[in-house]
Amino acid sequence: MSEINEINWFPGHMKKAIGKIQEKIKQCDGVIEIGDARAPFSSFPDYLDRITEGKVKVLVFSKSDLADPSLFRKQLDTYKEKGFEPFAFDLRSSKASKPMINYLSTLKTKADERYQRLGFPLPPKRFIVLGIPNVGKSTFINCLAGKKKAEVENRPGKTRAEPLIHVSDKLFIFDAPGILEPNYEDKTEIAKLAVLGSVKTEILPIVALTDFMMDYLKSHYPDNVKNRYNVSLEGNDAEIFKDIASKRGFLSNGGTPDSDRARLMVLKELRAGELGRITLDE
Ligand SMILES: Nc1nc2c(ncn2[C@@H]2O[C@H](COP(=O)(O)OP(=O)(O)OP(=O)(O)O)[C@@H](O)[C@H]2O)c(=O)[nH]1
Ligand SMILES: [Mg+2]
Repeated sequence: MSEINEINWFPGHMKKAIGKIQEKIKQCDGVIEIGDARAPFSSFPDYLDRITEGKVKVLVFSKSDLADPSLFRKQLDTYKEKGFEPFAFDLRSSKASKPMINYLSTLKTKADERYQRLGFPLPPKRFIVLGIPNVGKSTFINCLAGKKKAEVENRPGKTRAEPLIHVSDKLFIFDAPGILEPNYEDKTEIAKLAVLGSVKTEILPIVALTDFMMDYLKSHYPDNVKNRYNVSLEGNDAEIFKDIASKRGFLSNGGTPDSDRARLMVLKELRAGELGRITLDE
């Protein structure tokens, strides 16, 4: 884990972005926080509570198609017990669109109360979408807008600008860049988010991170690994990745198994759901 502690997951642009986001939040009636269903606790950075205080808050979980379903159901209940009405979707399908637009358009805000008292028609609502990088914030907005209005790509840090997007005449949403917690007290949280793809792959210590991933898989989802790669989990992580490399025919120039390639492949396949539906929070 020591190498994972040294990842620079909080570059200067994130610090600047937090300042801009705080300005945008002031212009909004509420915030939509997107969490990753595969890490429904670790994927909400603590700073979000500080900068969104006093605002109406809507929780949406992305990637529910990739999460361990029975575990995720129980984890959702813990949010319901705290008084939230969490939503969970595969945001790439259009299913989220209607329930979310209905819910957001009819949510009572402080401004609505004022307008109602004065007998005026209700004003359009503005929300901002917040969350860690690559969690699906722009996909969520596109799903609601029914068009590609926000930029989507499977790499963290895609959104830099924060355009206000027209969803309907009653609903506008700001996109926002993804932000991680400046300081994770529990470093396994940032390691999980790195495994899930919220930290740029180029800056990751791949051996340490994939050892962390394999240790978790061995203790929580051993059959998923055995079935997908046809390997035994008896040895240490280095031996397992070497075995996977041999089975896949990944050879380095000298003809020895290319474990680094196997490590990157397993990471990529876990992210894509090819090892089955996996949750990293307990
Ligand atoms: N399987 C699955 N993939 C999703 C879901 N939501 C988003 N994605 C994928 O996740 C990747 C990142 O999506 P974006 O919408 O760009 O994420 P973002 O939060 O806007 O990312 P940044 O702007 O980089 O912070 C894309 O490849 C999406 O297709 C989902 O619910 N399920
Ligand atoms: Mg984005």
